[in-house]
Amino acid sequence: MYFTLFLSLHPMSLANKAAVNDTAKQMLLDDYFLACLSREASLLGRKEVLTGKAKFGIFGDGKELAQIAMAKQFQNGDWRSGYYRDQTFMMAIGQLTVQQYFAALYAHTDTEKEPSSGGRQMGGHFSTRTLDTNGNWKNVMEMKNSSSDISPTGGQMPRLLGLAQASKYYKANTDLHSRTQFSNKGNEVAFGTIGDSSTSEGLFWETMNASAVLGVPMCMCVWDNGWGISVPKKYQTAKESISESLSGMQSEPGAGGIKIFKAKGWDYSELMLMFEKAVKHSRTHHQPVLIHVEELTQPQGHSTSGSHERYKTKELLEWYEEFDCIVQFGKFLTDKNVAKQEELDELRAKAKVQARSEQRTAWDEFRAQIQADVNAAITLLEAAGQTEAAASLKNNGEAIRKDIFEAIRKVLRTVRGQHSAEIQNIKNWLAAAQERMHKAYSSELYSDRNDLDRSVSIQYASDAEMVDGRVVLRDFWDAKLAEMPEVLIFGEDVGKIGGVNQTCEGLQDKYGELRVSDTGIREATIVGQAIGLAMRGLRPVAEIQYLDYIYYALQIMRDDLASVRYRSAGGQMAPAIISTRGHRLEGIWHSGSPMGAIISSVRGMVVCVPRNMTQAAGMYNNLLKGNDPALVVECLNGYRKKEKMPSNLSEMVVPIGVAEVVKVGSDITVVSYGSTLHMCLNAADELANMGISVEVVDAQTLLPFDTTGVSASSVQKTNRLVVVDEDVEGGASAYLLDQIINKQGAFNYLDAQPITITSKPHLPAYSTDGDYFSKPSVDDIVEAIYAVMSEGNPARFPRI
Ligand SMILES: Cc1ncc(C[n+]2csc(CCOP(=O)(O)OP(=O)(O)O)c2C)c(N)n1
Repeated sequence: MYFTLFLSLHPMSLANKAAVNDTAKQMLLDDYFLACLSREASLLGRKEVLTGKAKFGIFGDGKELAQIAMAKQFQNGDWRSGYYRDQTFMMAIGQLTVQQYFAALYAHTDTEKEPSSGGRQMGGHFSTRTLDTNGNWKNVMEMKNSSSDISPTGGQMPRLLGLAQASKYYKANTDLHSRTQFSNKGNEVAFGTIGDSSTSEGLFWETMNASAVLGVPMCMCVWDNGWGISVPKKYQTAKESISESLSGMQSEPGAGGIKIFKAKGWDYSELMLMFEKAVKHSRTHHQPVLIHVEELTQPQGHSTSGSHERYKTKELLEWYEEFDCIVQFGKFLTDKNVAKQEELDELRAKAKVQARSEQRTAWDEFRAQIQADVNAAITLLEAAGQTEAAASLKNNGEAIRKDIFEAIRKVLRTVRGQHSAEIQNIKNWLAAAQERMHKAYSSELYSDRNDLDRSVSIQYASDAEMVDGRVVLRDFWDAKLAEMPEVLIFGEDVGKIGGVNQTCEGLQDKYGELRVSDTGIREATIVGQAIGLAMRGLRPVAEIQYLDYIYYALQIMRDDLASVRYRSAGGQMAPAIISTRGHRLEGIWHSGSPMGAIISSVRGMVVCVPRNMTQAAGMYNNLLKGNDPALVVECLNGYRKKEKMPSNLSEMVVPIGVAEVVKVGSDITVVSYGSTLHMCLNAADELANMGISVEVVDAQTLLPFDTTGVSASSVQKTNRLVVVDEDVEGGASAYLLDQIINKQGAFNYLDAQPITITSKPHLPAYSTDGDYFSKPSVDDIVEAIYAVMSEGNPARFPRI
């Protein structure tokens, strides 16, 4: 019945009735073959891991048919944000070969061979390359796109929201209709995939709710096999069904809800019809849909880290065999007389041969690159008379780079102090190989930044007005929104009232709700929106209302945003700006400064801590020209401080990673940033009266930090160093101290112990007194700096 229905609904059947059977038959057999090929890859993959050729395997066996059905609806320009089971889908959209699949399993570092991550991620983490080899956008409308997967379960959800929202934005913003490289007027759908157990994560619920509120073309597919490793559905999902649980969100298009579809994972025609209907609905109405695929099997269990026989019953495993989707698909094809069993057996055998052949090629190519290094190392070691080390490499049939490096470095330690051309050759080879390994494993954390070239100084008219800091930012965003249709700003209270500090005052009235908007209280998906939007060529500015609430989004900033470029080995980027404000309000949850936790978590992002709103605007300008994601922490107490209005708001660019001497002095260097910088300046004034000349350096950005060594140069002059911030001891101040003393080499210049001035180890207590006794005060800074001077010269600076 389904087959007839499927054929009659298929567009080809309408076009050419006579040819339909042959064409449809071929498509069905192609689908069968692909399912078999993918399955054979899974079976072989497990063997490769268990025989030690790869570290870990997690495979898509059991999910083949549902993914083939999803792929049929996936058009050029569409996006996927999914998880590790989706190999069949990736193969079906033509973005993954079995050879590439194995190259990833072996962790081949060549992106030509392993385009998802250049061997940086474990197998099963898929990604397409949306950037060319120069780091520029490709035409993503000519491709089928998959955003780069991450391992934390549910972590793909927030980004999915942004990928879907981009379609809504491209559709409604007619200024962008000419940008055909990124969108066809918003006709693209974002497809999500997730395992049923991972729907227990808060990120799933936050995303589903937000997608319904926003009304975006998002197709959320849940691959339901009833288990999360060993934990069954009854411990995971209310009513043991995600579609039942979510049924309260169902509604008609435009009514702020989702539409729910269900199908069985072993039923080819049901899957085909359901996917066609669901995706068409989402694409046409821009309504999110939930596609709940039930009754999926997991023939080989969760992963290579253990066997599922430990926790699944014999009956269930028998059911897996009977309802294996390939078995059921085969039955369907023979029942409907599409193919004979022998024909199907032949296809399965052919798939097995092809999988094996591609796996061998992947392995041979993976080994060939390493073997070239092994051979080079053996030759050099032998030439230097290091026969033992050479022999050990020779005898190791499957030496990896670690073995080569270990052997060579050990030899170089042994021959230390000896000089010969042969030893020098080894050293030269090692240096070149180290550079290659750096490129393979440590490149693409940031784009190639060119901040110094990008700098444009801030200018003022002779009669420049003094305005509240927030007005500088408001006028800046006004200019940017007018200039750049790809910029959109959103966050809690950002739209109607223009932000809690009025930095977007009046901008929604001027630019509309599409571009300046309020969001729900859901920090993780606010950041997720920014990630997805930025991956699709837009320039989102996502606001997190206060720095203290960034913890809700810190996981997604760390696991997703900060690592996009790195984990795709330069194949993708998401230059999103996360804007927040912090420090110095009063209240335990409104004045924290967890900068150390943040900068430790988000390497791969730029972190700016502007001392005032003019500097902030110059930094935003820089970030909007660049390709890196960033966090900007505006000073909460700076919005009402008066600043001179620049005359080149829209052009001025503050360089990133360049510290600035904001007060020249000769006795002691104080490095600080953000709110405490002003306290340091006040302290410096008082210390000047006490006979101490303080040089104050504004770090301006923490990631990257002071790339031109302004801090160490200052210490070279003053020979004393104090770092001040309001993070806890051992937090960001310890990072700054390490950078200045060790990385910039200021330890060479010190005459006194360098110190940090930080907050107390608890959250900052409420009220002005709470602040005074929790955080560094001007008194603390004056006295600490004085104590350093007194230590060196007690006669001149007697103890207080
Ligand atoms: C945040 C997080 N917690 C735990 C894990 C470990 N883990 C990996 S897969 C998995 C089970 C996921 O089950 P499900 O979502 O149903 O997907 P399935 O593997 O069954 O397809 C767990 C607990 C993880 N990767 N991330």
